[in-house]
Amino acid sequence: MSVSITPRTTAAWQAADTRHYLHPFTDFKQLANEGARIIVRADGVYLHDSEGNQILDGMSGLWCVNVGYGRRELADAAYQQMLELPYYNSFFKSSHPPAIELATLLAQVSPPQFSRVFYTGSGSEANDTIVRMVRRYWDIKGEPSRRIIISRENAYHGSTMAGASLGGMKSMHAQGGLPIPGITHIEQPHWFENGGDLPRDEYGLHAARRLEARIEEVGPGNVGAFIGEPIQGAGGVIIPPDTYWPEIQRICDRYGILLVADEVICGFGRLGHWFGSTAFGFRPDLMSMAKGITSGYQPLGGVMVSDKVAEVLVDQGGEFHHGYTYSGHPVACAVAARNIRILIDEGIVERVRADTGPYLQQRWRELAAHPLVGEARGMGFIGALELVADKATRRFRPDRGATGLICRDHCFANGLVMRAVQDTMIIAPPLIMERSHIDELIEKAWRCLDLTARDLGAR
Ligand code: PXG
Repeated sequence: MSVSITPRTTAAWQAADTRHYLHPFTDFKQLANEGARIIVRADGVYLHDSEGNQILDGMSGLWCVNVGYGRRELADAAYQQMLELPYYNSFFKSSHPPAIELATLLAQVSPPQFSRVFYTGSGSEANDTIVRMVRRYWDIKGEPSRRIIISRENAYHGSTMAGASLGGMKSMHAQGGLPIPGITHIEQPHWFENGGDLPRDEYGLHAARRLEARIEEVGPGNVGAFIGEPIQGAGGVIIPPDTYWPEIQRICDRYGILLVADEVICGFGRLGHWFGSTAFGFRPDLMSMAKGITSGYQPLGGVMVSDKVAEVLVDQGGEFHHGYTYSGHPVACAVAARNIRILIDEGIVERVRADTGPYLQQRWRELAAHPLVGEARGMGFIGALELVADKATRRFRPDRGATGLICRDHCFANGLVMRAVQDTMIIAPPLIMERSHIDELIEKAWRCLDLTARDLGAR
């Protein structure tokens, strides 16, 4: 049998893709009708497709390619590690240098309460680990009733059973009988949609106090943890008011429940700090990581465990019956360590905080002047635009979601990746973008907004 694996034309790639490849979060039939865009290579902040188009990547792949594409250092780190020790596990009293070196580095760049990591293969697995760890923690502490984890509506914490359950996406819960027991969701801190006439800061307190109300409702002795993304990414770049996280911290402290930060998107410099919790001034007991930990060059995730939690798990816990074949995969760890050194050596996080982040935010906010845009918000290297029917009342069009898709298609056709979440357009560019790239992004975004407005007008 001869199997051809190098069809050359776009059509040939698409035909094989349709025939053999089920894509994530995809209407399979619809994609088969339209054909996938085939990305063949990438360099710096640009993607190249099979038609020869160059596309500015405003999404860092999927919120992950923080140091940009084409980094030889990362390829070399993987190559060298594969020659040295391509795989070994960390079960049964074994360990290896790359996992140890990365754990040490992670302890250095994390907030001071963290000195230990538990490795996973992805962000979803990290959040699954957190569910098991939180429940194990309370069991050991002699409070096994504290099983409930409180999360938020429209949160995204992954696609495994526990990850999707922690997440607050109704469409995901509807498929497969989720959430699993012991997970409950409160309002997301989304001022643009839920704030009404309240000033932002007042709304932030109001949204945070939903946590207090839910704790009282289910019984303080039954709650183990609260989990949140510092900024909700996949849910539409929901940036809480400044009052929100300090109030959440106060409530968690008051009831003695664990505070969990999902740093899968916000971690590793995206907000101009190593972790989002620092940017918002709160102090998590556990944090999940993935994506930017390797800049997407290798699949890797993990959970940073605070000394407070580790004291219980390590000193009193006995065996923790949990782990993955690829926990601490040597190649992924070697790449992550090199990636973190790039972030440190090139001062990338500081540059986002002090220079390119503020510049991106200043230019991004210019888009608020466009007739379609109800709000242009952002922080660090994340941004969102609300495409509305009426700016004053923050009202979306009745066919909510359609405008975002029109805009997204124009972006692709005009050499820019922006992601649409309903009628919210989103960017999370590689952290190495220069001012000239940011100018290019804004120019292209403005043009695509114009094209979208033209289409809406013609309908
Ligand atoms: N937590 C957060 C905050 C995430 O954004 C995960 C956990 C899960 O990570 P893994 O590695 O298991 O995918 C994520 C993932 C989107 C999109 O459409 C976002 C993610 C994944 C897929 C799509 O914006 N984030």
